Amino acid sequence: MNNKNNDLGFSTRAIHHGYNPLDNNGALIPPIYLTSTFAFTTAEYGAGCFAGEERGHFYTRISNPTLALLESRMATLENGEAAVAFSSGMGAIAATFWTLLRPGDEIIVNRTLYGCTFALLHHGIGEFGVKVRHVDMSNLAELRDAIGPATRMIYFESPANPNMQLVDITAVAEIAGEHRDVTLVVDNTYCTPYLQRPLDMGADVVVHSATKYLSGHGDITAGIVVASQVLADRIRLQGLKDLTGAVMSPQDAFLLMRGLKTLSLRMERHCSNAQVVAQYLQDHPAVEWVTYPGLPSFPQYELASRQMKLPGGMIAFELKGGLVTGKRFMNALELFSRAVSLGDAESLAQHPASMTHSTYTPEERARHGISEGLVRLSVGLEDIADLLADVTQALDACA
Ligand code: 7XF
Repeated sequence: MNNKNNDLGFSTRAIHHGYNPLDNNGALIPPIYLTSTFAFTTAEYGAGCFAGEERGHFYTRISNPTLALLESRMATLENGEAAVAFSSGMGAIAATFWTLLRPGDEIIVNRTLYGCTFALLHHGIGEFGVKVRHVDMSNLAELRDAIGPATRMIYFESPANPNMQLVDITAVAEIAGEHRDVTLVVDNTYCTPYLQRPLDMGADVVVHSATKYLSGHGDITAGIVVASQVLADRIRLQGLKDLTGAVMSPQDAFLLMRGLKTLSLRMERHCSNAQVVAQYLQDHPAVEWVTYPGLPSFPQYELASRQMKLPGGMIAFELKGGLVTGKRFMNALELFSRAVSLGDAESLAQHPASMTHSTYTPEERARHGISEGLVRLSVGLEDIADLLADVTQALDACA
């Protein structure tokens, strides 16, 4: 199938886009180009590649046919022009920041962010002269007031890791659109393009930790950037090639493409399982609060219903006994693994304050909406009866 098939359905494109077996000796599955370098037909052609006059492959840190196929699939799934593959989500985020921000610029980010993104801002680009400003993006007036002449980027996750707070992407894109020099970047890791496509809502760049749902099997670390061709080229030629070198391996691109084929099926199951677990937790007397975008009690339920195709596979909750009981609950789990990361077939439970968000100080966590007793669940693909039985016995064990 050629690349001009954006009218095909999401799952069809996730399986077929950009590849025709008949171009490859009939091989149904695309080959892995396991090569770091590419031979030039002539010295002049090689020089043309380095000058940017030829678009051929010449070194895998810049491009590779296996990576190019993955990138074209991610671009079509996110409805963007082009994508760039990275060796991790942090590689993708760092390359985007380093490419688009300079000393003296200002970046406005949401109140709550994944721990290492927070660390990259405050210990990374923040120490290289970029001013980082947090605003609560559920308050659009606060965002509007925060934008100044030096603002060059607005960045957020929706839902935010780990507290599930949403940002109205269309509304923020409208505000960003009033400022010509502001690039709107959305981390779409929690949703994947199956649930939410920020570029369709006005964002300029989407970043992903493809370590999570996109690959879906917990066997690689990977990152993706999707943007216009112009922005993607800049992020590839500066952020990837020169500033981070965080290139994805062709073998990991193969595994990621294998994962993408079942993305829609897996997301449906993650979401239906999570909905049942969230409802169960909400009804349980030991639970203090639950945030899950599929519960009518979710503070942004209306926005979730409008913005996300389904409510996702992630749940945040706190037990009435707070941190102490939360740890007892985690230690009692038998089917859920105690592990960071998310989006795997296996259900996972982790404690952000001491794990994924330990990059924040306790005072910062309080300021940024991450309570010390919050437990985060990544609901996997197992049978729902078994998941409920595990949650039930773990809650009983810590009563
Ligand atoms: O570099 P990675 O592939 O691990 O991706 C970084 C990243 C970027 N954005 C979001 C929303 C993420 O959640 C992540 C990684 N988060 C994992 C987690 O929250 O469990 C990392 C485990 S420490």
